[in-house]
Amino acid sequence: MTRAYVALGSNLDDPSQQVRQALEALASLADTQLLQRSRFYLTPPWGIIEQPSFVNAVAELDTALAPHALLDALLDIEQRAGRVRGERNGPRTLDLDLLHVEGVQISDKRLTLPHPRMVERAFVLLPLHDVAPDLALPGNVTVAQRLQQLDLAGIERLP
Ligand code: A4P
Ligand code: MG
Repeated sequence: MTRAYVALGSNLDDPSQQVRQALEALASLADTQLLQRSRFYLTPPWGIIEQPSFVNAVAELDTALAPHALLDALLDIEQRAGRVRGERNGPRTLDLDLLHVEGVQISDKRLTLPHPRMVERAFVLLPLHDVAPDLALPGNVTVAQRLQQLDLAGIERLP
């Protein structure tokens, strides 16, 4: 089994419910165990700011799936949530990004690991901190260290 971290995000069609359902779908993936889920955060939209706030969370998994098979499983869960691919950074019912797979560095047409943009994003690192504060990020800093350098303005922890 290999440890892996998945970021969940939604800002359409009852985002909290979308994220809850996606966590259930992750928990029932073949050859995979959901070890931990972060709390849910309401986060101001990043990129395109004229869109609803997002609900973001992170899941910690142990999986026997290879990285590309795990990516396919994530894309399948997005599809089942009714994801329509619109503009980049635009609104979505469900976005599942593979952040990190233990010991894996890949950059090919379909998959880049570790996820290249996660170190800039408080909406990813804050929930990741709930489940893996000591995880090493690219640049040899931990999640906890990197988070101290990011702006958390406007982010709310949901009950
Ligand atoms: N892909 C490559 N590497 C990966 C990876 N590590 N994990 C490829 C997942 N996918 C990966 O994804 C496009 C393709 O990326 C996939 O088919 C896969 O082969 P996509 O989900 O259609 O693209 P996207 O998500 O629209 O683009 P992008 O740049 O990944 O957007 P982001 O970075 O996900 O940003 N604001 C807040 N507050 N919270 C959010 O969650 N999300 C976005 C989307 C914008 N603003 C946000 C949030
Ligand atoms: Mg994505």
